[in-house]
Amino acid sequence: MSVTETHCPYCSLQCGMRVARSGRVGIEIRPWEEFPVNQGALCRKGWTAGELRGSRERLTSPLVRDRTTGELRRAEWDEALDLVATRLRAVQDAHGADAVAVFGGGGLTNEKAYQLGKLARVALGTSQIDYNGRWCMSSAASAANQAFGIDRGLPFPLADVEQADVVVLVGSNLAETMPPAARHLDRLRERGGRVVVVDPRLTPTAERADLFVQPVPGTDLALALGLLHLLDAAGAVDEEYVATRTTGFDAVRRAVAAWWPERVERVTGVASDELRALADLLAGAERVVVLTARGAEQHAQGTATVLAWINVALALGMPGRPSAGYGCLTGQGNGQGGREHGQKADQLPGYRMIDDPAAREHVARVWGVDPASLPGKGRSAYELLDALGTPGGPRALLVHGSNIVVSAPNATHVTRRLEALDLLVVCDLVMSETAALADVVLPVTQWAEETGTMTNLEGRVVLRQRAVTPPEGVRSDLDVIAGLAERLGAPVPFATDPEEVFAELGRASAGGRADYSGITYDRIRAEGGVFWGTPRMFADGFATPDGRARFVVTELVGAAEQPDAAYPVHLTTGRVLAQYQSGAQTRRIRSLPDDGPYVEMHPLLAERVGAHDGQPVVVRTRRGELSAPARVVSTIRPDTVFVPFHWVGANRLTNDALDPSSRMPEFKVCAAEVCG
Ligand SMILES: Nc1nc2c(c(=O)[nH]1)N[C@H]1C(S)=C(S)[C@@H](COP(=O)(O)OP(=O)(O)OC[C@H]3O[C@@H](n4cnc5c(=O)[nH]c(N)nc54)[C@H](O)[C@@H]3O)O[C@H]1N2
Ligand SMILES: Nc1nc2c(c(=O)[nH]1)N[C@H]1C(S)=C(S)[C@@H](COP(=O)(O)OP(=O)(O)OC[C@H]3O[C@@H](n4cnc5c(=O)[nH]c(N)nc54)[C@H](O)[C@@H]3O)O[C@H]1N2
Ligand code: SF4
Ligand SMILES: [Mo]
Repeated sequence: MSVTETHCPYCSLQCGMRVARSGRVGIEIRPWEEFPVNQGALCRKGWTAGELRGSRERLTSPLVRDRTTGELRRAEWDEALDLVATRLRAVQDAHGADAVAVFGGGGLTNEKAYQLGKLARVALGTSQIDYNGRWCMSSAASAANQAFGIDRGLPFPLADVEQADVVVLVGSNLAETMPPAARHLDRLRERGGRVVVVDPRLTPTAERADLFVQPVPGTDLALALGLLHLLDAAGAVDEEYVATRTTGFDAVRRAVAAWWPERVERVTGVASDELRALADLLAGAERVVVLTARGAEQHAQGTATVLAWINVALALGMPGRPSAGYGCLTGQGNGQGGREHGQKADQLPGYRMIDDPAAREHVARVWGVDPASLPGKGRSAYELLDALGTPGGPRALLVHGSNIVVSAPNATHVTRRLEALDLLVVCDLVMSETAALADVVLPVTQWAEETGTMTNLEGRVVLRQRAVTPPEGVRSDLDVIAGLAERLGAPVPFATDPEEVFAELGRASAGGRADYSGITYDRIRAEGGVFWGTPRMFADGFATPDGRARFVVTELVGAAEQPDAAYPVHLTTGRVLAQYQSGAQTRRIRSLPDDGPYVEMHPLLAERVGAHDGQPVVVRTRRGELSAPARVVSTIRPDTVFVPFHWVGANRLTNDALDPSSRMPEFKVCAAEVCG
């Protein structure tokens, strides 16, 4: 029986796995011990990923909404693609090129992300393209670009973390979101290293911590300011590093001077003693790694928050040192590559900027088009969705790889915007909540049925190889994109063979910030993954013009919505181990528990509002309400409730306030009322 080495369909760890055929349509998943990142370990989502194969939940025929009945009916591929192309053209003829928009995903392979960007710029000529990564690690990306001149999730291999003295996890629940990665924390502790976790909830990750700090959601920025204040007072700043490798520290030093521990305590709820304990731990450590994830980043001040934590790492002299520095734990399978190849509103392949004339020239030459024909910058993800169907906004939308109805903030509003479109086209493997609203649904192949590359959280490019034949009736996104490009009369061809697309992507990215030109499928196979750039960055300098890292002054504004008499508690949202994202895939996998959303709250709060464990409670915010069972636990702050977002509901509540630079919505905090 043939066994293929490939990678998990879900998160950015991109665990290696072996896939064998089992029976007529089944898949058997086996460990691939030699792949270095997970060494054979998988979480339960990975082990069960094969179950969608052969499932009745898979879409296997294009569907077109019948104008008379309003129902989706089966259609032939040619009919569906012809219809989409004709209607897209009609929309553009009537309302201009930007009336068609494209929404991509960080779960798409590099090849798909690249072709989607090319489809928008070359075949549709629209500037209106963005993707769900904007809701993921964009604040960390924006901060890293400012501080280091480059944005790569981890600038070092994940396993380096084991050799650190202290690892500080700010807003990461990695024991549930990347379970095989938790072993690095265990090994670090076996070596005598220390783990610090900053989270409003005592999570399975926090259970591994030597020091657990439990701030009010949305106050990590103040915590970092206070920490740097104490480090400076203790003489723990690495003055030589700061003088030779960075710029801008003096202004930051002045800014943190006002953040004495008692003031920090008032804002964050973290006792001044605990902050002092954290500062002592860091001051005495030789190698400190600071890692942020969505808990710190998904805020209207997410970029400033990450910058403040980068300031801490820089002041200690860490970035560029072995087993030390700052990193962001990216999230989606291709969270890293998905933001490098041009599906972002402001970007061309190779992490080039679309408003840079030299970048336009280079990419246009690879594409064989006139640089002047390339559109400019479009709207960011949320702003794009918010503009759908409004005067001057897009009137048609193509979606590849996102289940917006569940995962967008202020989802009731976003759903209304989707309903206002003249044409919604969704490519998906299953009938997601978003596909259910579409005028045309196009069924696509899933991970083990197609080949493509993914770039994991470390910047390691891995090859997801096809292991089994796709079900009859489905096509890959690459086929769909090429089919549409051709029907739209694109001036240049669109390849459909992934290896060919990857080679073109390599040429388009050559010389860019994320340069893939030296990477080939053969090299990836031979080397078990290939890093773009170097595995360990910043040893000799940063990617800024002067080679120095930049301290950036950050000031606390605080959450966009503060509790008041009507909405007295903080609501935060996030993930559980057994479900992935909008749940479109994992809710359809029978052996994963799918018990719906719940409201996690502290016994003190439950008592105050008359809630009982397991009984329904109502959570209300200025945007909507949700009724779900209470889960009463003493591991959460008494002033905070948590709702997982894998089901319809959480995002009816969330706030669409955006970070000024990353355009990240404030998924992680808003004001709410809870009634038992
Ligand atoms: N099981 C599972 N794993 C996943 C995913 C999934 O859907 N399910 N998705 C993948 C993706 S795309 C991503 S982006 C990653 C996300 O990975 P994580 O960032 O680890 O996941 P989250 O649960 O969103 O948030 C992490 C923690 O932030 C805390 N938090 C909430 N508000 C705040 C705050 O204001 N400050 C701080 N410090 N913490 C706060 C929450 O309590 C939560 O424990 O996971 C990836 N892995
Ligand atoms: N309240 C709240 N909301 C959040 C978050 C939060 O923490 N709290 N986190 C945010 C984050 S970090 C993220 S990453 C987003 C994720 O949220 P979404 O963007 O909704 O991500 P997924 O659920 O992974 O959706 C992927 C969709 O594409 C389909 N799909 C999978 N692979 C492919 C493919 O190769 N091609 C095509 N065409 N389709 C495919 C899947 O079946 C699924 O329907 O949610 C964000 N929303
Ligand atoms: S940790 Fe992520 S990549 Fe690994 S098996 Fe689980 S979902 Fe898949
Ligand atoms: Mo994400």
